Amino acid sequence: FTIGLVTTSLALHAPSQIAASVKKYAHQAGYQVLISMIDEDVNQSIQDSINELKSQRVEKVIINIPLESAEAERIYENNRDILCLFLDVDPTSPVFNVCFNPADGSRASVEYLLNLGHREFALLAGPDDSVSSRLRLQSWQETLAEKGIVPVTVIHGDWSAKSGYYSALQMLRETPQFTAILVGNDQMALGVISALHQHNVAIPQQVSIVGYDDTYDSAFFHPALTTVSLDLDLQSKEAVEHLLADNNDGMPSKILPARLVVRNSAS
Ligand code: IPT
Repeated sequence: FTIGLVTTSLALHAPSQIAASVKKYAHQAGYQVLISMIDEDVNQSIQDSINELKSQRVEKVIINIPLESAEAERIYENNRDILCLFLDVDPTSPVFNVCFNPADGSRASVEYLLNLGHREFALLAGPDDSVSSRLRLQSWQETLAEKGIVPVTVIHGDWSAKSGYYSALQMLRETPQFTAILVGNDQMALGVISALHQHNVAIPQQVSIVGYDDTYDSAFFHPALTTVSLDLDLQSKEAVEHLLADNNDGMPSKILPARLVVRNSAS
């Protein structure tokens, strides 16, 4: 038996960790995994990937591509002959999904920094066309707004360490008054740390940083990264279990919690 995984770029840490875990849990259940990776021309190529998997007799597919609810519904409607489970949609969307709660981890990270006394926040979000990125940003902004705080700057990166590096340089140049940076994922946080080190900005003494993901490398950044932990291994396990359950129709979607992991990059 074979299940399919249609995924966004495996050059990114989170999707590659998910792919590894999906393989692990599928193998344990006696299934092979066929992986189809796409990252451009999204709509067309998702269906291409699904068709390619269907031609190899795959009937159950996990889709880890950021999708608006309407797009995910269209994919679901156009592929009624197979079972599609989505990993990167708004968890309240009606399609079959296993996703993280976008609000709880973001809220916890802002509250943590507020309790430490921070009031000047710079926000480095992921790309605007990723629903997860937008929901994280929205939750940061809402939590800050409840305290009457408007961030000193909001910049969008593309999830890569390189974009984190250049965004941090821009922040230092244009709005250097921030004392804390909320970052949409740990890879961008890695780039931010590198830029601050280069400019002799002490972390966390001068600037605190909180990331998002807690991928396997994040505890080994310097300083070790305080971050919102997504249990990607659990997400993968739940996804495989949901996909392989006998009574798929009756199996509800599942929302997983995200929690703050405190290490050394914020004080
Ligand atoms: C999401 C990661 O948090 C982010 O770092 C980036 O890798 C993105 O995936 C790529 O699409 S995790 C996803 C399951 C919401």
